[in-house]
Amino acid sequence: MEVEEVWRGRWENCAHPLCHQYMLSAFKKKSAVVLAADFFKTEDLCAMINSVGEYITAIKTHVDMLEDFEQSSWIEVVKTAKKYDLLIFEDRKFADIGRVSKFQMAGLYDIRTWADIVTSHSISGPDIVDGIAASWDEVERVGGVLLLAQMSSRGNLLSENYSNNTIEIGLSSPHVLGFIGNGSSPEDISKLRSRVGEGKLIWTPGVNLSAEEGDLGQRYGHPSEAIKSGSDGIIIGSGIIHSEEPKAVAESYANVSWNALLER
Ligand code: 6AU
Repeated sequence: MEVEEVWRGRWENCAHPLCHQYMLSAFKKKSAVVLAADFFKTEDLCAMINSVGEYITAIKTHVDMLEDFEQSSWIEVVKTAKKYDLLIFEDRKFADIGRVSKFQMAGLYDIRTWADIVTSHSISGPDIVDGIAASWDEVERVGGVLLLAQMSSRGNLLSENYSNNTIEIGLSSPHVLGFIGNGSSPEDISKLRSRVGEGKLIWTPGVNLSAEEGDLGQRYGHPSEAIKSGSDGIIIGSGIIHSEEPKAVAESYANVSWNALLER
């Protein structure tokens, strides 16, 4: 089977180069798993990448969650991720005006120098995307933005109207490689996919093989359902990192995601 066959319309229609990098990597690894590496210590983060790296395609970080962040040790995280050919995705959820978001890509964490992908809200309007992109331009790197079109958390305020406006912003920007959708609801994902079309990726958090309620309002759906409804990447945190056997569990998530990709 060829990579085009797995991704069908998406392969031809997604213009952003990182979309293709992701699709190719998922094809090679037989995995559409994005690891949400929510750790407090850099060492634990590196250890988890080493444990599950062969079964995932990207690593999602919350760099400001680390208690021991230092540029020198962060380089190790980046090197470890590259060893497994992972895209690095900083889930910063930018939300400010374009100019400030541009500066927030630099600063202490200097996200622009190591992140391939970042998340952004669209609440402040379309210029936030240009601000983020300008920051990557300054360091001559290619990056892509995932806009939050939906969220997985209970009671979130992203109405259908807001979501549709977000899709409009995303579809008209070459810097947006896709959208975050609500992985806990196949119905929400289907709706999002039908509005987004084939030209952008959809990645979904709120996914777990045991679809019980998460902590503090997190909701979960099944990974297979999420992909069959139109998700291209399942973002898994607790399901893997809090399990007794992360490596074996990551392999199961990879298998479930790959089989669902082939079945859709
Ligand atoms: O699998 P979990 O519940 O342990 O982790 C889910 C991860 C967390 C959240 O920051 C993130 O997914 N997330 C996101 C994003 C953008 O990835 C959006 C959202 O609506 N819900 C959500 O949980 O690292």
